[in-house]
Amino acid sequence: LLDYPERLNAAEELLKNEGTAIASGWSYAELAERADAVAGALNIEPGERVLLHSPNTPEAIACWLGILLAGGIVVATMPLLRKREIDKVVAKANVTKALVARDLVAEVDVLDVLVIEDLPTQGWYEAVETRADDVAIIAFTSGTTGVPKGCVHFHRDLLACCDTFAREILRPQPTDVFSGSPPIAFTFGLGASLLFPLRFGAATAPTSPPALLETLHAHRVTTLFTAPTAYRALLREALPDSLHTCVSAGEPLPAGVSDAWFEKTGIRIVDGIGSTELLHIFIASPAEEARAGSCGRPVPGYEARIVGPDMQTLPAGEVGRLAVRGPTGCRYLDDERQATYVRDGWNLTGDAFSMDADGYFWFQARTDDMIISAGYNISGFEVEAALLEHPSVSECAVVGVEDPERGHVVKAWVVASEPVEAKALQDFVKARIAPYKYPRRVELVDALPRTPTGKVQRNVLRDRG
Ligand code: 3SK
Repeated sequence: LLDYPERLNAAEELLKNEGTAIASGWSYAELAERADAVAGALNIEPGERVLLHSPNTPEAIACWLGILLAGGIVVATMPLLRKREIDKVVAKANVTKALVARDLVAEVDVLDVLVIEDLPTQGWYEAVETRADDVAIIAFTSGTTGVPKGCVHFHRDLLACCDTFAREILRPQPTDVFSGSPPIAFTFGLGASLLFPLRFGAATAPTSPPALLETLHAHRVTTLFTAPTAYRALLREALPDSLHTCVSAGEPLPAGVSDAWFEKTGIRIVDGIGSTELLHIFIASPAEEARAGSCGRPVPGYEARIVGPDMQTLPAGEVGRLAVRGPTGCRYLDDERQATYVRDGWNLTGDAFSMDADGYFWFQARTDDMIISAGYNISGFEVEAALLEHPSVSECAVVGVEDPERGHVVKAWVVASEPVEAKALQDFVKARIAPYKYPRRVELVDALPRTPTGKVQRNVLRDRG
């Protein structure tokens, strides 16, 4: 099944179906015509890297497909990112052109910017003959040091995540309508709102977090993708009876939320673990085999094991690092971290897990300093860097602390050189980096705890909470 032909353009494959592609009204033929029009308007050479900066909209989906049809490489950025964050991605990925939603144009500093709303909507384009192993997307994940890591994925990878996780665990039908809150710039959202529905001839209802509930009702969504925080919030709302499949990822799904959702809807949430490095979900169980609190067993096509420091496999019940291999895998863009992340063909995730005797995997903790808050991956170092630009901040340390609503929240400990309000510091950070990264808690202290060699003891701060 995963044996794709040597000549493969993933966008061409995804546009082969018939019927409704975009729930608000476009057929597959109309979507293909829009994508062709974008490809024609782009005027790029095969292999050029094109920035796509837009919220989830039908037009953004046509752009994503159009870039691939033209033989380009999609470099999508989260719509909430600000100029300085986008600049880093543009430089690292060597972006030459950008397709940007009109409202976000001010954040993008690329020589050749095309405004998505001004693109032609009709046209015909002969797809560029890409190969299965040609690069299709570079997906960025924020590193613990705040330096973004680009993860390179081929045309065949885009189909492989459909033909493993989606096909085996979700088993989509052409009558399904997919939707979800994650942006298509996050590979969790790319699968949810673009790859999976189009691969299986279903429809997609692209949306953004504030409009999620309205979209679920308006388009009688059947297949929902979002993070545990949103599931918790949706428990208070009336939901459409069209829903039959719900997927959670991005942070561990608490057993209590899984059970409450089941009680309310009769649907057991598919709790998956995936990564930008491996493109999508590699451990998850079908709803009927799911166990609340566990993210399930390896998706058919993937293998997973728990390893110790020397890559030795640990026995059931022991906590170690999660190692995964399968048809999609990590290829960092010019990054020395490749050698530490991939060893002997195994992708070493940043998560500590245990596996029980039945082969179910149970999340324990992050092994690095990333903060996962309400499904967002936030680099504490990046928040520190923004805070340190404030004239009153002389030292600071940022870690994730537990929070009943968001899993974790960003907390900043700040040593100030003069009196300053927490609110002023929060606003300062929001104006510099994506607002979801701001420290929801701020504590002013006289000094930070340090090791004898002068390193900030973040573990001490984490324990203080
Ligand atoms: O965070 C996850 O579990 C995830 C899932 C799918 C795709 C990407 C990611 C990071």
